[in-house]
Amino acid sequence: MYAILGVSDAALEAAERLKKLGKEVVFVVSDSRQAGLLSGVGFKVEVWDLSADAPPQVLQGADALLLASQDLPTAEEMLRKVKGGGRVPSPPVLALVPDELFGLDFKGMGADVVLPLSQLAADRLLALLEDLECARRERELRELLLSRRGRGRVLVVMQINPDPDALASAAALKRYVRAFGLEADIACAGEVSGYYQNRVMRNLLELELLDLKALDLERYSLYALVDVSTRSHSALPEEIFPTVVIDHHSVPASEVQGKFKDIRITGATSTLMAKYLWCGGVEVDPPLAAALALGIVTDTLYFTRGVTPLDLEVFQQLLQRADLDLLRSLQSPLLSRDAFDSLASALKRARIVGNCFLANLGEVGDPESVPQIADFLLQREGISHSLVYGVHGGTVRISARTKDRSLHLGQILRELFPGFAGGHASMAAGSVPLQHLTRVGPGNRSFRVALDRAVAGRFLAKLGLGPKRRRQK
Ligand SMILES: [Mn+2]
Repeated sequence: MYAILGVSDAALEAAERLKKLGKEVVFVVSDSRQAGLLSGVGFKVEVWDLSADAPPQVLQGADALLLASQDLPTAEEMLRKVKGGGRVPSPPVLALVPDELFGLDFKGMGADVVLPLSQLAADRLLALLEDLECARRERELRELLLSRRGRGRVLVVMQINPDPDALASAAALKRYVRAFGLEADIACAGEVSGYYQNRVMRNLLELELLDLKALDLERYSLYALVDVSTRSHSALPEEIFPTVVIDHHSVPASEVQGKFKDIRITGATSTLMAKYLWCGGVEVDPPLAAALALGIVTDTLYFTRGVTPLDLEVFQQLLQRADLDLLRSLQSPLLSRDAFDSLASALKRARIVGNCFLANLGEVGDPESVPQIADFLLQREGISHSLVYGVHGGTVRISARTKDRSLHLGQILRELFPGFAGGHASMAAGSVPLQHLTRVGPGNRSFRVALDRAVAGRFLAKLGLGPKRRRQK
């Protein structure tokens, strides 16, 4: 039970909400007329005759007290008597004070927490200002889309190897675009691989993903980059000017081209996209809410990387609408039978160079096993990096992981396999056509060695773990 000493607008609002939440609230006031008004609107009230010494018995049983009296002498008197000079144990007191009273030492008088009304208002103001900023950007994007209605389709382009944040964001943007009467397609340059979640999300959100490299780009009137902000990271051809760019990666603004740019520092693009949908009044159904929530969870590595208050606020709201069974199942990926076979052979053949665990999986039936095994190998004690690769359908799937904070694997793989790889600092992936790596065919006896040299060899050299050059005599 909470007891509220005195009355104020904020205290009344808080009491209403507490009642709705099923929490017991008792007002304790010194003015019998006020008491009558409060009980008239359904609140429990006790009248405290301040000329009597002891506070009402009901206060002893309270979990916490809110000192809300706007009358200074009354507030002081109540606080002094409740605290009783520290002689008796009393419930903790939160003093909600108007600013002109803040000069007074409520802490010194025994309040456990002192909250000036101005501070309460400022916290809310900051959140509202951010909301208004989101609303302004949303209106700008909506106007841009409406002005292009009837002129052709929108192409939503993701990073080369899209992750759950990219997929959820692209699905959200497609939904948003459609709400305003335009049709959109989603494309990426690499194949979507790497995550069991990705496959489930594709099915769930009915995402048809097109191959950017095989598309007739002339068909589109507007190009939107989402969860990626540059042509090089998305493999969008140089001659195409992106119209819309929505991303959270910290690429210098000068490197980002686009008519409408929204590059903000948040943990995930899913956070920004959820805001666009809400501000635009576009419905977020339970699967999409689950997908966006997963985007935030995975991109922030369970809220441990780059998470902002906006991510948390949006995540909380998404949880209220999300299909939670789905979200749970997306967070505990299943390993396919192929993945288990690959894992068994990986463990047998894996080698350790320095603190790097390497595994060439050879031909893999399930390309998603590559990142899963890379995650698994990184768990070994004493290991700082893992690199796993395997061939699937003429493409070499590569996944790298590191615990070393001084490395940026996304950049490293991008440099080693330009146009075919990318990712975050601690996890990165690539899908490289076999012929870019070696001319030795998979049937050849020296294929394994050739592939090891082209992938592991380059990676180790980059990390400074390559074979030492023989000293010249
Ligand atoms: Mn992202």
